[in-house]
Amino acid sequence: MSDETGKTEKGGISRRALLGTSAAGGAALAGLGGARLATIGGATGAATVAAGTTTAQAQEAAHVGPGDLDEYYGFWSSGQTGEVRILGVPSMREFMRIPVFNRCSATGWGQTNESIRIHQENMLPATREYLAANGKQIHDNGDLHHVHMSFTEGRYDGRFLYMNDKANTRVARVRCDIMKCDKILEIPNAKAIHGLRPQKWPRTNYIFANGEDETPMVNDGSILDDPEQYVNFFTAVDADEMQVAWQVMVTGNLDNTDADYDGKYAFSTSYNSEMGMNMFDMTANDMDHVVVFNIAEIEAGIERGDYVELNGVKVLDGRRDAGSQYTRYVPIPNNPHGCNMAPDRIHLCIAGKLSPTVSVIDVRLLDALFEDDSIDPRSVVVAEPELGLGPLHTCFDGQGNAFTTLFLDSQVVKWNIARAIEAYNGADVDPIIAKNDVHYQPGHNSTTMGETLDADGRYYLTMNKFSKDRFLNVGPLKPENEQLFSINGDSLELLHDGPTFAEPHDSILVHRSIVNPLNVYERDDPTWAETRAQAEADGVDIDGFMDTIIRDGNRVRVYMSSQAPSFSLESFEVNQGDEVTVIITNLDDIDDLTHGFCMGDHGVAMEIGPQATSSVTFTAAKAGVYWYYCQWFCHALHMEMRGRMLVNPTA
Ligand code: RUQ
Ligand code: CUA
Ligand code: CA
Repeated sequence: MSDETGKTEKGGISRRALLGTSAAGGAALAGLGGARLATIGGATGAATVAAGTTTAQAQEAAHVGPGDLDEYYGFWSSGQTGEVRILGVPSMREFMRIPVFNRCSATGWGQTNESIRIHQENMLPATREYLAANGKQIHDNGDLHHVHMSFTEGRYDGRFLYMNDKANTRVARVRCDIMKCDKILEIPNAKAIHGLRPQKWPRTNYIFANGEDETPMVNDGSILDDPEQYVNFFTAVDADEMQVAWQVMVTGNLDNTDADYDGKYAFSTSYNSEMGMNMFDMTANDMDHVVVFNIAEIEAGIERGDYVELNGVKVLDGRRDAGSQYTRYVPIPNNPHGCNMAPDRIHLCIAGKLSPTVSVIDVRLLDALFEDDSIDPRSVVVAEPELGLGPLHTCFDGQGNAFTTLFLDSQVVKWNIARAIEAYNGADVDPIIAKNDVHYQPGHNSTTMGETLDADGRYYLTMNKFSKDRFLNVGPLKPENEQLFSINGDSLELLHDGPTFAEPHDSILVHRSIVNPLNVYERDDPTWAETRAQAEADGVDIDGFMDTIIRDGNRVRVYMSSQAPSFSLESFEVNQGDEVTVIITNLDDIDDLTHGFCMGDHGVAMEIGPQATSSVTFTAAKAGVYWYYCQWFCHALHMEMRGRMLVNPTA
């Protein structure tokens, strides 16, 4: 663990000891009386709460004092805000926002040349044309529902985060060493990437991404009301290259997805098996389905050329009636939504949404389904407990229990998978362990390390879509509400209840030992490789002090460096109409010394992290003197960290 504060390992407890031993830990602490447990991030991090603890005891155990560090990183999606957020758990303090699909005024994301390159690198030509027609270079909105970390053998490996954009059909990646987005990939053919998951085993070679919206196969504007011609696609993205690896055409639409712990299968829920084009038609059938994708068969199909090429992508036919070995369709009631693989490596839980049930699939039974066509696909369902109204998502404690959100009931239900299977087989047992009210209408939920083999059953988070009257009224638009619970004992003990801005869909809770970002950039970071190439062509060394101005026709490149509290150039001159690129290297190389560059009255601002290079381009359209200034507070003389651009009027 690289934790410069030294707080992390004070108790000398290894990651192994922290993970997977909460039952034993709970028993030990119960023996100590269960009270006055150590604070997390302080002495031990082993703030295990014994069964029978009161809410007050659970809250005290989970308290993270001022200056203490959380035990878990939480990575939050933000829905229509288009960013990723980093929170600490259990404190629920928000640390950082990582702009991905949105424009960010603070960091210049979506405006710096470096970030525009990332946006444009894998943009489809038609999108480029569309944007140009609208006077834009990039999309500046996104709808980021799902964020997940890369895996190695079923465990988080701390390399990357991956996320979807439903609004503009994209998949993006965040580097965990710098916590910045480094790739954005627009997916051809499919529309509205919704469910997204990394492959868990043997490692994240693929990102699985679901197209939610069906469109005509040839989408040229000539077809509206002919559902027969509508198709949908399941996409596998090469997670290292961030390029589409292949697509499978499916029947029905796709909603959420997950992958198994054996590297054999991926799964997607479909609420529109009807291929309906309106609400009535989309909810017509009692049963929709889960599509099971056979990874090895798909790879073999590609190998023998059993695909068509569509917009440069190899597309296999996995539609229900295609008779291929690529897919199987398992009937599931009724407009199912959440798709969650349990850390027992066996059970896949599909939430029924309009059905009060969660369907449990035993993934060991899937091989037979692919080998023998005569087997009833429903035979892989080994339990279907009735849990309550509006089940949306399920997460796990690693001890055989599941937590499912009930949107309509505004509850979370804790239930036992083994008992659900017994009940399905006719035994007179109730799988439901507890139901807790949450406030209100929960969607996603997550547990600490719960989507990995390291599921540790410490904390449970529920992400509620409505806060209603729970907070001071801030006008017609209300925040959402999130509630964190301790789940060590039989009951859920509420630890935190607080608002969040639009609209965290999903989150993952990752033990801090797995995440080790840098404090200062490395100078050879690929983010500014193209900027470096331009500087080299201009004979400028961007690793050192710079005060060079290059004129190239009406293009002007202004190279400067920053060192608290000044820019190397206190002024520069350009001509009205020049296209000006300002390139800045921040020579400060100590923690937390970020500078900014904001050009007054030009709509231009960016962040330059310690040892980073950033650049921004704009047109100097207005004659006059304009002050530029550092927009990230960096020094006692931060206000004085400024300079002037003179724009000479055109004669
Ligand atoms: S989905 S609230 Cu966009 Cu993850 Cu279920
Ligand atoms: Cu440099 Cu503020
Ligand atoms: Ca349906």
